[in-house]
Amino acid sequence: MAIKSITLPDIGNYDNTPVIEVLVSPGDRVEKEDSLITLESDKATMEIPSPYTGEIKKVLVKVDDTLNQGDLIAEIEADDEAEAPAAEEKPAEEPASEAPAEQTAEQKPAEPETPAPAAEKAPEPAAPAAAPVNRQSAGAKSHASPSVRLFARKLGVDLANVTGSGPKGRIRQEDVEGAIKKVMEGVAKGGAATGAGIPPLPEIDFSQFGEIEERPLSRIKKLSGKHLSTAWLNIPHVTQFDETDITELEAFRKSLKPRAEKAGIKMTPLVFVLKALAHVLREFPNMNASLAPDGEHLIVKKYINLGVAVDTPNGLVVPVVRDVDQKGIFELSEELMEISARARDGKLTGADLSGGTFSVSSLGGIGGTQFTPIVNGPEVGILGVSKASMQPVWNGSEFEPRLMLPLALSYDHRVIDGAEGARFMTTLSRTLTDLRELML
Ligand code: CAO
Repeated sequence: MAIKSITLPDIGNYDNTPVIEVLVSPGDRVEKEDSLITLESDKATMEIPSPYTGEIKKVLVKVDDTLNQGDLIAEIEADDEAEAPAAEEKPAEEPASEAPAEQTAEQKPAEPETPAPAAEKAPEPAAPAAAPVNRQSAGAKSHASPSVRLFARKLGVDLANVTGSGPKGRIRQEDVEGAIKKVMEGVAKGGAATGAGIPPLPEIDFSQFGEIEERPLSRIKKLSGKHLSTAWLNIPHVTQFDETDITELEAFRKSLKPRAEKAGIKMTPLVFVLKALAHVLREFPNMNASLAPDGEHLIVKKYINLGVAVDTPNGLVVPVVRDVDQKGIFELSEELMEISARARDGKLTGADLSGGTFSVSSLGGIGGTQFTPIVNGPEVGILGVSKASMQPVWNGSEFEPRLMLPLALSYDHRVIDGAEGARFMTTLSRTLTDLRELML
């Protein structure tokens, strides 16, 4: 048995390459080809294997040291006097990536003393060969050993979505396993499979900063939270804003108020919005549709059932007002009152909550100028209504006080183009400004 020095072999065109991981300690037994340290240049991650089987006696490098060919890494008491393998026997590299800068030990003269490292090239998007490789790509930023990359690849895990727990965020096998476990747990709980792999928010012990209290979320909040996350993660949202002149609408509403009060009905601007929406949805059937799960076609619904977001003490629920296009303002007002009262009393049934084709979320009774509602998937669109206010509006010769209603339309951009969204909004706005449009 003899003490042998292990030095850095020829690793290609790299100088002063930083050590990002030391994988052995004095006293460790290693087999020939076991990794000793990991280097990371700006182009590749490399594990440097032991050329001998034996016991590590001294480790002569530490994390953040920078190494060049020939630098001492460790001393090992080798089991036998066998020659170290020649450089040609270096372990296989990751599939070649294209950039010329990715020169490897193969292109260098063989080093007789030590084996060449497993140069692991970070997977990269196709880039023009002559251009500098984009090191900011997600793949290139993931630090992991070849064996962990292989493990992840076998299981179809994109390392860009895995948070590493090793030094400098290096991804270990346990991290990949943990990421898979999280996905499986999420799917098992009925979570959004598509959102899987998104790096989790950090878990923080807030009590270290001051007093805290844990409050359980209501059942409704837990359910709606899951549904909102699913919609948010699955649907590429666009939100368009507009301000609609409802001065005449408001005058009409006020003129109807005494009749409504006599009938015990509360008539708010929202029912006019529902009625106008139903009218405009007939003209824009794509907005009254759902994208089929295969993403290949649209399911257009011939009925118009509007979900209305209702704020309840236990959280947000969205009961459905059916066949809005076939109902008058009084009937709609009565139904909205009745269904929102039942929502607040926790008396909605499954049927009340299903069958919607488009949703409306109104914060007009509370305040605020605009907000971006989340599409109630698998519906395609949702209208957010904020509080109307008097604004000076230029009529061509002077400013006039007009009651302006802020509207926000969020939609699934896979189904609705911006131009269609803008046309929808403009038509809705025109209808609300002049309710005679409803008769056309
Ligand atoms: N602009 C100005 N005033 C408005 C208005 C608007 N856009 N919308 C309603 N108002 C007025 C109403 O006229 C009413 O005033 P009066 O009592 O003087 O007539 C007052 O505000 C309260 O209205 P309301 O909120 O009780 O009734 P509504 O029909 O507008 O809304 C409902 C019903 C169930 C949608 C509502 O009560 C509610 O729960 N809103 C919250 C929905 C929510 O949380 N959405 C956010 C979801 S996150 O995307």
